[in-house]
Amino acid sequence: MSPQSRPTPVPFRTGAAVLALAALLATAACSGTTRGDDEEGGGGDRATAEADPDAPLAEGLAVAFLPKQVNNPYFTVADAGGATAVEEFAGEYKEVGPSEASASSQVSYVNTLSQQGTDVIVTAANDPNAVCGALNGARSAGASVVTFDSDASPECRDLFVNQATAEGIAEIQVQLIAEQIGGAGQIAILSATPNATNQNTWIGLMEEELAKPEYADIELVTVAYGNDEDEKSFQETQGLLRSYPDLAGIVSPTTVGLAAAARYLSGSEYRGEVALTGLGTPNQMREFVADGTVESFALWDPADLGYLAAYAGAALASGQITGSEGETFTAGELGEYEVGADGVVVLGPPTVFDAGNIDEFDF
Ligand code: RAM
Repeated sequence: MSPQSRPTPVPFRTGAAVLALAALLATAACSGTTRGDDEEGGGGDRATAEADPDAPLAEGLAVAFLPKQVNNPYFTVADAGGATAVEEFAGEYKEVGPSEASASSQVSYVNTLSQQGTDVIVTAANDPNAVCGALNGARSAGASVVTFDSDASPECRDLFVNQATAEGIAEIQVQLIAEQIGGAGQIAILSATPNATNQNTWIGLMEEELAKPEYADIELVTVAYGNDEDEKSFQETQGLLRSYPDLAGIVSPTTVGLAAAARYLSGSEYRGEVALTGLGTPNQMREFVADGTVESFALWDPADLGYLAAYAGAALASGQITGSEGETFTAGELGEYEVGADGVVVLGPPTVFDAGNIDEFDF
């Protein structure tokens, strides 16, 4: 890709208000922002803007992280990674968000961030569609929108920073539970909220994975939802074991669910009898690996995810990239990343943690 001269942001949305356009141009003029290129449906009806890979990262960008929820250790670590990146590129960082994983609360936060003239919004969507209108409103007002961890519909964000491929995340969890139950028996999934984009994508792909011949003796009996609340996840685990006395294992593709399920199993007669795996942070799972409740589980480094998402947002807001496939940008010490199809940037493969390596990790 040859370097391009600084583009003129082009008006975007059929029927978009003239005021929104004026605001967009004004913001772009101030901050060097370019807007998304959406020819492939990745960004809806935005007009094409050209990337300038040589543009410097703008200083003083106002970057806001809006996670699914703020009282979840996973997002505390992820957002801290974002804060590190924002400090490196001399922006202004803030974190806002609901204490429960609620999409309607996120809408209010997005609207406020938009009114405040935030340059970059980095968010993990509690529902792919419910946040869409607000995110597009923020984009019309000049913000670059990066989803991370849990995507919104592609037409309402500029980029999605995915923690790993969804297929890879699904495969590793099915592989781990299959190993832990000896390849046969009933399993259940303990998920997060029913509308979570990321968990629902992974569950769909886990079901596909389980349909393969090598998993023919494994039966997925149900999916329960702990809403990424510790207490509800704990109770749902108890409920699963009562409802399915022959349950051989549980997969929880959420750090909140996995830690709560482990706590329940650990204090019950099922410890070491019913297998448990999924996605967890080493710090939350350490004691349950030590006491034999959990053999192994997986995750990526949430701090790296937040760090990459912040740099992706800065690259968008500085005009280095527009969100089109094939564009590249540098994410600080993580190095160079390329935008893939549908405006997705992938952090890297997940790590599996067990008694042999868990003490090497502190997050
Ligand atoms: C929880 C959240 C988050 C997910 C992790 C694995 O913290 O649901 O979205 O990515 O688990």
